[in-house]
Amino acid sequence: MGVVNVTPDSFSDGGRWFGADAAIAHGRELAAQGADIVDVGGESTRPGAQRIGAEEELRRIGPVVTELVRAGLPVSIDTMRARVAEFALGAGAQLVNDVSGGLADPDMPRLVAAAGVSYVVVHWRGHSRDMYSRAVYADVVGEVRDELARRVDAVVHAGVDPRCIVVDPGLGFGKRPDHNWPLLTHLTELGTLAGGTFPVLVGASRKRFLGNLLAGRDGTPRPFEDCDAATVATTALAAAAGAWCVRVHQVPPNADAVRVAAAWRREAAAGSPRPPLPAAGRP
Ligand code: PMM
Repeated sequence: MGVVNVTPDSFSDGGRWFGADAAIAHGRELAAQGADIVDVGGESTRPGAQRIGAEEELRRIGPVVTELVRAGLPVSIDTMRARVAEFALGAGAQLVNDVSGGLADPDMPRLVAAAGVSYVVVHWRGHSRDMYSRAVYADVVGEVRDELARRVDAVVHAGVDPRCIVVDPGLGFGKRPDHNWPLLTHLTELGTLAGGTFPVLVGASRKRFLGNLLAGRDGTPRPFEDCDAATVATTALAAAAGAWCVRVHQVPPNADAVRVAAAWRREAAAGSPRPPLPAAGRP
């Protein structure tokens, strides 16, 4: 999944694709580079971000979604607002990526259910302006899994077909840097909920926890634009662990990493027989 942030202030690429023409060209480029889905968003969710109004969000994403669908690309809409999702689905978007998991707008699950499209249910504890105040966990994997399970139950109750649901641990959303690592190492567990097994989407690309891991000797976090190799490493490991999708800003190296992981998984599953090793000590 390639990211098209039509925002002036997203954490990692704010402002770069803010104009509709630049965003449309970027979406087309990501698809040409191998993205299977192009994820269009108009509202920044970086820590501390203030919300924008629905009209402004629609103004940002409208022409971009319309043109990318017209170009024949599979488009997903990254929004917490049913009104914005409704517009995008009407224009031909195929997936709703809701970082609030249906909590921010109670109309969202019903809308997605009626449209019969795929729905990414992300773990979330509240809006970005004060998300760190809620980043308190005794057992981050257990709590994220339980809270995701409750969201999945709620959206199924609202009519969403379980076969359309994708779950996402919401890396960085109401999580401190160290909370993200155990989530990444327990992806299978996070996708295995009481209602069944769900595909898992991972959004680690250029996030702050990678910059923190790669901090300099003086503790200064690595700037996000120098975290692409770390993103690719995370992609390879997440895909090898069975993630269904990775949401990334730079498609070519991450698409390569996904292909490496797929070959790795195929080989591991096939378990090709190996000739016995020669006995130790013999020529
Ligand atoms: N992260 C961001 C935006 N949308 N969607 C999903 N499903 N998962 C994520 O982790 C996610 C998302 C924020 O990242 P950005 O502002 O750097 O694009």
